[in-house]
Amino acid sequence: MSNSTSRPVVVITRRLPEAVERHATELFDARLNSSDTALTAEQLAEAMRSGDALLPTVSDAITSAILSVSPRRVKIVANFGVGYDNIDIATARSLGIVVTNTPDVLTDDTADLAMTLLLMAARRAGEGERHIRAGDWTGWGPTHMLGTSVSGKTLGILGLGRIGRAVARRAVEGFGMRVIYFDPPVPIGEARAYGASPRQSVEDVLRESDFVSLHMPASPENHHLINADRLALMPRHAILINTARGGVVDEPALAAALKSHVIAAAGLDVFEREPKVDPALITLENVVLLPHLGSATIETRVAMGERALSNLAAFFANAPPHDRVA
Ligand code: 8YV
Repeated sequence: MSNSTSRPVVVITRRLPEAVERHATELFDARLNSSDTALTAEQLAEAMRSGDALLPTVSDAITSAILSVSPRRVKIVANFGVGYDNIDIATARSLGIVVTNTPDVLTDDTADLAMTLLLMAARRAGEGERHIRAGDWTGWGPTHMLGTSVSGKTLGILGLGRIGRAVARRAVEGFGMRVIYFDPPVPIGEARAYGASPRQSVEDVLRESDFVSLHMPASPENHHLINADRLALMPRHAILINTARGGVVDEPALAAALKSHVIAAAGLDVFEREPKVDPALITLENVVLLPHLGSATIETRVAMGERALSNLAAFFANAPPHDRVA
C-alpha cells in the first residue's frame, strides 16, 4: 500500500461501526467524523472540494448545490444505504459524478423490521408496553387490549423489490398469509415464486388488504402516494406499515385517518422530515413509531459499510463499482 498522501481521500460523514472505520483507514486516506454530528451544508460542500470521494448517509442532503461546488474534487459518492433519495441523482449524472448504494445486505433486516411493526401494530405491543410502564396494568382480563390476528390474513405489498419480496416470503412462509402486490415491472412468474399475486393498481391492493406494507422507492411519482383518498379505500380494520421512506405517505392525512379510525392502525419506521415526527402521530395510541431502525443491526451496518468501501475500492482500481446507480 502506498503512503497516505497518495491514497484517495474519502470523507465519511458520520460515525460508522468501528470495524468499517478501521478498514476504511486501511484502504484510503479516510477522513472520519469523530463527533458523529451531521455535517452542515457548508461542510459537505467543503468535503466535495477536498475529497476524492464522499461516503454519506440518509441524514446528509447531497443537493444539486453541494454536488455543483467549484472547484470540485469528488468523483464518486458512495451512499451508505440502499435508498438514495438524499442525493440529487440528476445533477450527479449531469456532472459525471458516480453514485453507488448498498443493496442486498440490508434486505433481511429491513424485512424483519417491517414484520416487527406489523406484529406490534396488530397485537398492540407498543400500547401494552406503555400501559405497563405507566403503572396502569391492573391484571389480565378476557377483553383486555385485544388486537387482531395476523395468521391467514391478506398482506398487500406496494413495491415488490428485494425488501418487498423478503417481506412476502416471511408473510407466506412464517405466517401463512395471502400476499397480493402491485409493482408493474415485476414479472408475474417471478412474483409467484415469492407467493405473491399481482393486482392491477395500488387501489386494488388497498381495497383488498388487511395489512399493507410499503416498499417502493421515494421517487417524485411516489410522493404522498398514500394520501387521504387512498387511505379511505382501505378497510376500517386495515393496518399500514411503512419502512420505505416517509415521503410516500401524507403524514397529516395518515394521522387524521388513524384518529378518526378510517384505518385501524399503522407502524412507521420512516418519516417525511426526520427526525421530526408529526405531533399528531405522537399523541395517538394506534400507531407504532420507530426511529428509522430498518437496517439497524450491527451485522447489517458493518455489511453496508463494507459494501460502500468495496464500491469505492473498485472505482479507485478503475473497475466498475457493483452498485452504481448514477
Ligand atoms: C439506512 C435506509 O439506515 O438503506 C436505506 O435506504 O433507509 C436505511 O437502511 C440509511 O439509509 C443509512 O444511511
